Amino acid sequence: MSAIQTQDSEIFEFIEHEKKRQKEGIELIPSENYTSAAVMEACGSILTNKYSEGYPGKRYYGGQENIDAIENIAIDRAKKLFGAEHVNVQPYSGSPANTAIYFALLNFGDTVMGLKLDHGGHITHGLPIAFSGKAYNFIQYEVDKNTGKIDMEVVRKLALEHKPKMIVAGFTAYPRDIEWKKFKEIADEVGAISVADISHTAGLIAGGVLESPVPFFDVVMTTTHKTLRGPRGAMIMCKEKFAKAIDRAVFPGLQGGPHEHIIAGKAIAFGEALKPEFKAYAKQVQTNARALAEAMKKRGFTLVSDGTDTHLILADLTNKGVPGKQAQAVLDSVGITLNKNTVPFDSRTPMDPSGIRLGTPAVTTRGMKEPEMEMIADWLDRVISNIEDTALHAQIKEEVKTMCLKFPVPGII
Ligand code: DSN
Repeated sequence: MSAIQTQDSEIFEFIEHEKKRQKEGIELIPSENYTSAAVMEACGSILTNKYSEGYPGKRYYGGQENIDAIENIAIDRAKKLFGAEHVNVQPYSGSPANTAIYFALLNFGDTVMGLKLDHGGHITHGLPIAFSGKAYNFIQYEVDKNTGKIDMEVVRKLALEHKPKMIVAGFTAYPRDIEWKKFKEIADEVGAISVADISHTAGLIAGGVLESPVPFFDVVMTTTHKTLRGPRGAMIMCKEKFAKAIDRAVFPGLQGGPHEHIIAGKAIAFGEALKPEFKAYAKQVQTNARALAEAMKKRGFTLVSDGTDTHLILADLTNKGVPGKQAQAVLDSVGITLNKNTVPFDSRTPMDPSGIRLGTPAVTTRGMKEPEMEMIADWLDRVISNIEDTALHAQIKEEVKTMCLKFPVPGII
């Protein structure tokens, strides 16, 4: 960072503060993680200087011999990691990737099914005020009020009633594994294209902890920076018969020059995920999430669906008498970062919801295990049960920092 320090002390200072925040605090936002130093080096490399519209072997500008080689490595490693027939590694992030899938395979106004936002879906899964909800006729399915889980019979009935052209399965705030095979059966029954958004669980799928939809779904999208632990970005995997349409929709349909420095970071992250250590990491992410969920339940937290199968926990704080927004702010002040979140059938608003969403990808990357999950649950409980006690918060902040400094963050010296 010496060049930034010399040239731009203003930005340097904020990066240093952020480094300290990341080192001394507990990161529980389930969509965040720590990339390796190697991934960060690629993202900060001279590859950012290059324009490469097109695809390997078919670019519009010259000087592509190294870029083509890097992008091909990223594609090959992604294929090996997930067993995909075709991979496009160019999407800038999850929302552009999902939009590209719709643009490739639907006409505006077509009927699509997706999980409702406040039931765990994403804005690109048909939120009425988002592009997805405006451009397409999204029919939104919900979780069951009693179990907090997706009821596949309800999904089937909706599909039979609305005959969607596409069914999107996947989530950003749903703690349970998805019944991919049942989704695919329903899609086949109504003649819909099956799309899986595995952004949250891609690392757990690559690590063999959760079942993969890649072998049988038509299209599978993932971001690369969550449990997969790569740089911020996304990729689309699909059956060969959709390859041309997907590639055309990404470029030139929606994007211009791909970010090849990020694609190099993706290639490195996929290489890391192909190593045996990554399997152990993925397993521990899930073990930690289960341990944290149990430890929270023991302390009176109400969990949506009563637990987790993944890396993600959604807690309804109604019985604790503390809204999610306040919990997020006070926990932030003690060095514990998570996010406020709506819970299914929430009576409050998205900006001031009833719940919090948390997860274990980042803490597991630091090497934390079950004993630390118990400590984290204890801090969550003590802060939330004593939300006005600033003296206690100051004490917990020190305890959090002491524990965190025992677990170095990869990539941060
Ligand atoms: N913002 C991401 C998440 O936190 O899940 C999804 O886009």
